[in-house]
Amino acid sequence: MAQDDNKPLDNLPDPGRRKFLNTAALVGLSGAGLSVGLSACNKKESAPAAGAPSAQGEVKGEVGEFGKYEVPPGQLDDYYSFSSGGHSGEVRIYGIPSGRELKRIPVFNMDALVGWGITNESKAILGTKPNGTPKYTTGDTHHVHQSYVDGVYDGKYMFVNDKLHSRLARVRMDTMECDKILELPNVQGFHGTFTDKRDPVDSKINYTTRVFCGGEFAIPLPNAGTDDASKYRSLFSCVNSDTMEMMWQVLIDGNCDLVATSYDGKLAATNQYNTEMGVHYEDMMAAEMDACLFFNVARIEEAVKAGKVTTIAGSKVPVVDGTRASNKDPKTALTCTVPIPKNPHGVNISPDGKYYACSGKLSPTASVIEHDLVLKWFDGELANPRDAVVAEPEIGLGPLHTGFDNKGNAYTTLFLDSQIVKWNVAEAIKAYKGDKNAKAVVDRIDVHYQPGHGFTSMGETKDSDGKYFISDNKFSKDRFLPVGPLHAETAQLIDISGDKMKLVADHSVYSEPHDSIIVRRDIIKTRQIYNMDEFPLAVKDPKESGVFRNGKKVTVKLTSQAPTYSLREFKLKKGDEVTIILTNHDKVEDLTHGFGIPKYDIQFIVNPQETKSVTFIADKPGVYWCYCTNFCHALHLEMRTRMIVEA
Ligand code: RUQ
Ligand code: CUA
Ligand code: CA
Repeated sequence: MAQDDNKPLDNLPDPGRRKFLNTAALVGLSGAGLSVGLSACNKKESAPAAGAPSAQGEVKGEVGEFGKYEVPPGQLDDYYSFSSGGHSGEVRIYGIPSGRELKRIPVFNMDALVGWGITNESKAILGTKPNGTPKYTTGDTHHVHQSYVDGVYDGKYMFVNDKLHSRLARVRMDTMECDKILELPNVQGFHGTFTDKRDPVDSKINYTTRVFCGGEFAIPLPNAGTDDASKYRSLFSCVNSDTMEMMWQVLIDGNCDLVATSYDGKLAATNQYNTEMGVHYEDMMAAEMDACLFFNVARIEEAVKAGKVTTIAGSKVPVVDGTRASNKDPKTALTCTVPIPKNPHGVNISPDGKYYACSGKLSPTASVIEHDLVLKWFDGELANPRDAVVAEPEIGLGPLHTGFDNKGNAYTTLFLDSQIVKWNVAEAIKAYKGDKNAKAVVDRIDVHYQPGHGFTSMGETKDSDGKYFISDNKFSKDRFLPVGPLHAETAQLIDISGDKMKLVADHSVYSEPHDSIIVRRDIIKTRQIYNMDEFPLAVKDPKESGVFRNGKKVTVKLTSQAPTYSLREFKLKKGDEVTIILTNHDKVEDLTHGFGIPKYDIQFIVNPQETKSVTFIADKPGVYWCYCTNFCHALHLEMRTRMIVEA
């Protein structure tokens, strides 16, 4: 790469730094062997991003303007942004517009800070091997979506997928901690996920009761050791959002990628880039047209009820047949295949509930599919599913994800062009109908560099407010101080409230966010202190503390109250199976204690009024200073107890 890492940072000639784009685009393209998109590299250099200084020396005058988007000390942000953490396996929370990182929620990863994967409570959620260790210690979070009431977030739950091991996790929004994890049977590459927004049939249920999960990688079904490419299939899964149990699965042709759900609860959608059912990438991009696949939720559930199901490979989950051959008659079809070009990525529904935007990825287009027309097809009143496409504007190269404002505009990330393009849905529809004066594309802005996911403030709800767009970029290159080979990533904040998009902040983020949602802060109501009664093991009175022996099984009951633990020491015998239960009796907000045991690889925290437990074998005789790892008090260093393991 032509990057000169030693260039003084305060002496950059062009803060827009477009030269890096072409290099990266070329690398990306040569890797994939694509011909489409190469024209991006011959194009004239784009103008510097709006809001970015056009030449050195002009920076000064603009600082004041950017100051508008700063949150002064002591002030709070207007929004939360809940972001996936990619292959870190976690979820992060940021304040917007400041970009302050507020919390990391361990989900599929191990976390030494809170003891996720170490405490018995977290292991029970994660699932364990027969020897008691977590079944998986890795994960890959991509898509976060919250539960809804009446088309807007209800502040109860957030759901996030693990693409690596095909798991769905739920995070409680009051404590912002993961409370359930489910592994999907017979699925690999569980990628897109989305909560439903209401029931398709029962109008009283105007809130989330299901979570849909797309299976991206086809595998042999059953996957039992014989490799026959003709048997590779993908499943689309539905989970009960309340119990976090499987409801049903749909066997499909092609694959699922991202997922969207309609505001009336009737349809779920997934973009399909591998309708070819190819096993190698060149096979996956053989066809000019792939598809957006729609699921008729009510019909699927009728079929399940009527027992028109099979089961796969020992799983008890009912599977209905959603393949194209079995769903030719619209009036009984469970699925509807809308052809769109080519290897699409992303499917997003507009806040008015009328349109789905599906990006072309390998086609420079976005396909706009009208919700009512898909329903019409299911009623037998639309001859050709392709007729549900009402616009297909050319928006730029490598379009991926789309967010919406409250004025009928869509904002799509262009991976190859390193831009966000703003386009108007109504104008795009007019142009598709032949109106020569209609102009779909309204504005473009450079981002740095190669955006993946993009999303607008409240944009996945009826309350989309058109204030901010965040571009989660896949490469940051020269935008931040260099920190070795693994760069920070950029989440660029764009003000979309005016006619022109305006880049207003570069937020650095740790690898690797995929998707986020921006939620108004008034929707989120958290608790700062637990209720001791919620924990069945709670040591409710310090007087209950002690060592309780039952043969080789020993329970140590402890409480914490700054700056002491209730036991000054506790004695064990070599070989004991020990369970330590610790209840934090402090009631003061933010007064968390830690508990670390040297050489036993144990560390966790207990928040105010919380109880946690750990189980281990006392296999190393000696004296071990268990100490408080979380700074809590002037005597924090003195907050210790001794674990004495007698030989
Ligand atoms: S998908 S940006 Cu999960 Cu586009 Cu990553
Ligand atoms: Cu308790 Cu530090
Ligand atoms: Ca394809």
